[in-house]
Amino acid sequence: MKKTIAVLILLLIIIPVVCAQKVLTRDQRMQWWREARFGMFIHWGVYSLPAGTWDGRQIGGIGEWIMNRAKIPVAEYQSMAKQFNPVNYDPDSWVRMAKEAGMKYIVITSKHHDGFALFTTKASKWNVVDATAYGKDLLKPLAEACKKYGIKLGFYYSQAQDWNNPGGSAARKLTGEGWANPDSVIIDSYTKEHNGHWDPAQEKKTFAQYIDDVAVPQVKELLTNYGDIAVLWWDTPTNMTDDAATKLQSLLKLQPAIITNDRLKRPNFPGDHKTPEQKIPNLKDLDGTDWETCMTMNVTWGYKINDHNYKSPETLISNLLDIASKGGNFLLNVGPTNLGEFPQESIDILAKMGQWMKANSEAVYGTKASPWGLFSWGRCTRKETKDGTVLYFSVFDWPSDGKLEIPELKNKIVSAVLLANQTKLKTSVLKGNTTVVLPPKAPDPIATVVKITVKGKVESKPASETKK
Ligand code: FHN
Repeated sequence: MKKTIAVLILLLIIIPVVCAQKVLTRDQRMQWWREARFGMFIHWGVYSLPAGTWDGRQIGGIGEWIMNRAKIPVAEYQSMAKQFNPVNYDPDSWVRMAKEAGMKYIVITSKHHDGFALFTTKASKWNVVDATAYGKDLLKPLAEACKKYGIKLGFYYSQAQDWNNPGGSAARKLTGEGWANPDSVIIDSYTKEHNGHWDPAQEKKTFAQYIDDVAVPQVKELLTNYGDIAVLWWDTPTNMTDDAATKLQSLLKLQPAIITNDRLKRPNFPGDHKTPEQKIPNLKDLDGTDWETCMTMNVTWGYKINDHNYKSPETLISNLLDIASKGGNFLLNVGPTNLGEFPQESIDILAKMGQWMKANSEAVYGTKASPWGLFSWGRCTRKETKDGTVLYFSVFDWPSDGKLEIPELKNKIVSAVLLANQTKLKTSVLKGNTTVVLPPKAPDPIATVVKITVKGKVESKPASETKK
């Protein structure tokens, strides 16, 4: 009896402690994400097979939307998917490329709007194992590789739009946005009457049934079968209901540390961070909420064979620095091919970004926004330490007279160096204006980081946009 009471008392002590450990505050959950600053988005699915061309025609718009833009019937699209066979898929090398580029997390499309699941699922036969020549789960080995290399893994999941699983919603796109289809008048009037759908097979169930039969069980599978999932990246709340969003949100308890974005259903489900797409917000648009800019390297998200319109590594590095200087994260997309390979242009860009990050990542990871907004010649990030503040000035436009003026800086300077090689720099203060003497030529043609350590906290000035 005494023993039983002792065990009960012990349990009463242990259970609350164990439970308390599981409830993380938002700041605790967001900590790694705020430190990471840089992640890889991957848009991959069977749309990488047509890669922008259907029936010999180039289809307008982004690659992953081909089914909707070209109004491909469900049976035809699913039949095409049988040939999907990414024999060169090597998740180990994908994760290594992300890591070497300086990225700390990966978010992959577990299911995009075409409803195709890249994972084993009991909820629908429309998945890589049951519907393709490849026949193997694509997310399992990726999860293993992420674990091996210490990269956080997140899943993108199209919770509302699903053009193949009956009952899923479909954002209405006019036929002309895909190609000059002679039947566009008939098709467009059909999609108008059918809430964006173009094939009767898409409406064999209600949206509520789709949520219960597909979305809820699949999200449960994703949050149960792949170890720690760092992010659930919802996308496009087209026709979402509060009821459906509540069901999906409640599944997040399966991963107590998970972070979610703001796209589950607006405005009642704000998630943990905002998601500006293809743009970097202006300072005046920021309200203190965490945010992450997602962006393509070229134009499309999902692979399109003819899209070679890539941004330069220089632009992407300056985007990363611009974003970090405003306190945000950068989620940069890669769209692998149907064989499971990253396009060569993306590989080259990642390698270039990695080279820069290798020498300068300290100016990015774990930093906070600039205390002063933007400079005409570059961007600033900062870290607060117990003794003072470290400021990182990334200089894009090297001053022709070799003098970097920082009138805003009023703190006593402890040291000033070039981050990449620790070369000491002279500084002077005249009438309260700080000048840093730089080498005549920019050591790094993309962005050279000047690291200045100062005493105390830096006084913030109201955020200002580029002064030029
Ligand atoms: O429709 C999608 C698009 O295909 C892509 O996935 C982007 C990425 O943020 N999200 C949607 C558009 O906002």
